[in-house]
Amino acid sequence: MSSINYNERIPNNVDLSENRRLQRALESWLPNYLSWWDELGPEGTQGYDVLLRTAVDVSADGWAHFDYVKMPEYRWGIFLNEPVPDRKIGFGDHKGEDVWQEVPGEYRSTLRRLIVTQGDTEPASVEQQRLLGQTAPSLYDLRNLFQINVEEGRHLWAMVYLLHAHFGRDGREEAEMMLERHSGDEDKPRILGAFNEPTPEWLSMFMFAFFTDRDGKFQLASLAESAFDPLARTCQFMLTEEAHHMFVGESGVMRIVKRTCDLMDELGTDDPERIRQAGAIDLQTLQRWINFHYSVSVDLFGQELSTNAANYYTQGLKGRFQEDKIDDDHTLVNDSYAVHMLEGDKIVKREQPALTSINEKLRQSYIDDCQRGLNRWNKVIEKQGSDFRFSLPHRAFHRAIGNFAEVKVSPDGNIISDEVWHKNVNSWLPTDEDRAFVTSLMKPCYEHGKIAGWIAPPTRGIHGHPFDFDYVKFN
Ligand code: BYC
Repeated sequence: MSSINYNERIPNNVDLSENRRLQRALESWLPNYLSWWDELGPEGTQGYDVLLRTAVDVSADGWAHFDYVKMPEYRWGIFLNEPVPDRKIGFGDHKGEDVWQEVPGEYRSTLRRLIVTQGDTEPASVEQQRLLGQTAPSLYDLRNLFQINVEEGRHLWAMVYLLHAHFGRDGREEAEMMLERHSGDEDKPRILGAFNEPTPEWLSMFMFAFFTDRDGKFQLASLAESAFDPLARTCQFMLTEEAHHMFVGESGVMRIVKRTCDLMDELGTDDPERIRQAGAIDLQTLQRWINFHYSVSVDLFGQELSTNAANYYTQGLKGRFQEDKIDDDHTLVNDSYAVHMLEGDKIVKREQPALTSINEKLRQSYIDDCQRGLNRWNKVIEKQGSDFRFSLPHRAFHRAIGNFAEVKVSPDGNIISDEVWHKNVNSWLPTDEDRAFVTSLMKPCYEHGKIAGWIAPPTRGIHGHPFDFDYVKFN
């Protein structure tokens, strides 16, 4: 395995220069990618110098280099984790066989579809966030946004590399399509629902980074188990970068909660109106944002019972989260799993074949992980002495995919009539008025060491720098 070669146009650790055809194909995709970035990437930021980390190695120590970079000059590269010598397939029908370095013909279209679905989300998120650079609450936050954006761009490169390297002409066509579908586009939308929702303000940005990037973590971790070794190794390295994105989400919301709690203390009130008048976001409003982003992200795990998911598993294409830590036979042919189902007007748990329940099992791991984050936010509120606690709505709440897509369900998990839904929905999901209020707070705060009034400063800066560091220079 070569180390990352920065002298090439496309930095890589896959010996790209030894495969001239592939190199040329990717080099001809590059200008299209750059025009996409120019058109639909962070608006009006081409000349900014941003303190960014760039991947320079794939080893655990010192994989990243920090320096000022203009985003269009970011070195988007192709990095796969080191191969594990003699790696064997860990699950499904091919368990125990050698992993594949090439795509088996019979799984070609399925694998391509998985890679395309994953890849499509990456540029989608950049598109969703393209205007946020105009209203960041601090230079620190602005820099974090741009860091996420360039890395999502790199994650698109990661998938496009696989398409070009392993899927011939179809793969090249799919790579083109990645830049043709656009988030929210009526004719050519992005593939998954959540990636067509706008991210219009920073509260949504932090919630997205907490809830939706976390779906990314679990999906990537499942693909990192794949028998198709290049996919597994690509996803492993993407997860290294992904951790920061979730940190931005979790700590961002936590800092908003902190600011709100400080104000509640200062003003001696928990009246949402008074908190809003003081220029911060009341906890009830935050709960509505949680309800929205959580439910939209829960949909991303697909149907509760999915023969697609069973096939991906049996064929060795996509495993479970941390497959090797699960104590079972890793074929699941005789196993069952308790799945939430709709029976009449009740939600019940019923044992179902474990294989068809793979999506639901992954969704459960995700839910548990989300709950841990909420607990940390709740600690901040508890410290302040308030009785308010955030909670995750029931998994059937506000669903558009799967068993509960056709029914109305309250956050506590009761099936309700349309009438009851309409009566209550304004206290469960962000209203137009909520959105207008939150949007009204979004004023850029780009003076050194300053921060907007609705969020607390971070406890520490980036890469050892203080909060009041020059993270972005506008020139
Ligand atoms: N929206 O059998 P099912 C990230 C379709 S995020 C629209 O459940 P499957 C990131 C489905 O296509 C992670 N359609 O499907 C985060 C299927 O269509 P057909 C992204 C949906 O395949 C932040 C039908 O419904 N990674 O990385 O088991 C920033 C039957 O459903 C949806 C991946 O998604 C939906 N939500 O499950 C940046 C991993 N759900 O066959 C990045 C790759 C289902 O009837 N993808 N459908 O035509 C997969 O593993 C699977 O495709 C899914 C869906 C889990 C998404």
